[in-house]
Amino acid sequence: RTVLQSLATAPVAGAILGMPRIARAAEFEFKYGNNLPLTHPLNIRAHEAAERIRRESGGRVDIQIFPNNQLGGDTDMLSQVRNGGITFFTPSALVIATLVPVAAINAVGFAFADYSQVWSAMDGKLGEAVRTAIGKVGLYAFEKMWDNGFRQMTSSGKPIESVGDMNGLKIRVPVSPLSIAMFKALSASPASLQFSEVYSALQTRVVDAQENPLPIIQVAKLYEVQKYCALSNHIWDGYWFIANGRAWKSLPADLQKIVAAAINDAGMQQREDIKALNQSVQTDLQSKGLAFNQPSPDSFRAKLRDAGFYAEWKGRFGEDAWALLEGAVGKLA
Ligand code: X2X
Repeated sequence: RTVLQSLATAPVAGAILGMPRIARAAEFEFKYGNNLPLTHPLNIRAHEAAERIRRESGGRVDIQIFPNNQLGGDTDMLSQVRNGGITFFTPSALVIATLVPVAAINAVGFAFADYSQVWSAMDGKLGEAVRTAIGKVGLYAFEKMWDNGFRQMTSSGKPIESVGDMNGLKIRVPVSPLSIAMFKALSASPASLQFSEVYSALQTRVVDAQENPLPIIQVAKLYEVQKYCALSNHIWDGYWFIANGRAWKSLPADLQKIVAAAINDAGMQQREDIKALNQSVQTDLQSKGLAFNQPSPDSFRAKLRDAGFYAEWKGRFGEDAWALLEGAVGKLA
């Protein structure tokens, strides 16, 4: 026998000849899609969670992240997570409301005064009611909601100083019935576009304005195509971390525990990241040329009330859910 013949029959032949060892596929391979750039805290913390899950499950669970609308826009990812094409997705409350209407309840205009109200409601009974509703459409929602933030308005033509500046304003809003209704009630001219289309719609002036939390305006570089930013705080928005219900149920309990703990912990850290960003992001955006102003919410709220916005959405969400919201923020209308 030649040396080569002995090597070829040795059990470790591949290793000796320097061939890569074939990695064994994980027992559970999951895809997670989202709509945000890699630099957003949501992706940074989700990446850490995926590493922790791989480690703690001994390689049995492998989550691959597809950020930045790589798998399509929000409505595409929402269909994919329902049919199992992807296992995880983080839709904004505004967007999952196209499927689970009550999920938009945190986005009622000018409802939350601050983060302490937000988290006690969303970690408490209001969030629980929404998660139960999400469960009824065959999806599983993890307990801790992730932060998007208080939404602010940006525009290119003129600053937004009071509700009068909303008249006829062409403003992009997410694909969400509540956003459309709210901006119509403010006499604006809203258009629903997926987030993947926002930058180019602003650049080509298909719309004049958009509304998003400051960290999103920063990571998606919307300051390049907008001039003014009104700190309106008109909606508080968060992301539900959801899973396809069948895929979730197929995971043994010990692995469910590992996955849920890692994702919920990462969500808590992501909230802290956004909180820290909120301290510095305005200065950064100012240095990039965005001009800020802080309109009083009064004229906006009065217009919504007069247009019957609160009464209508109380009806749509139902007495029970509305009572949970008002229990957290006080009387709205
Ligand atoms: O599409 C948006 O504006 C965003 C990124 O805030 C949502 O996901 C709703």
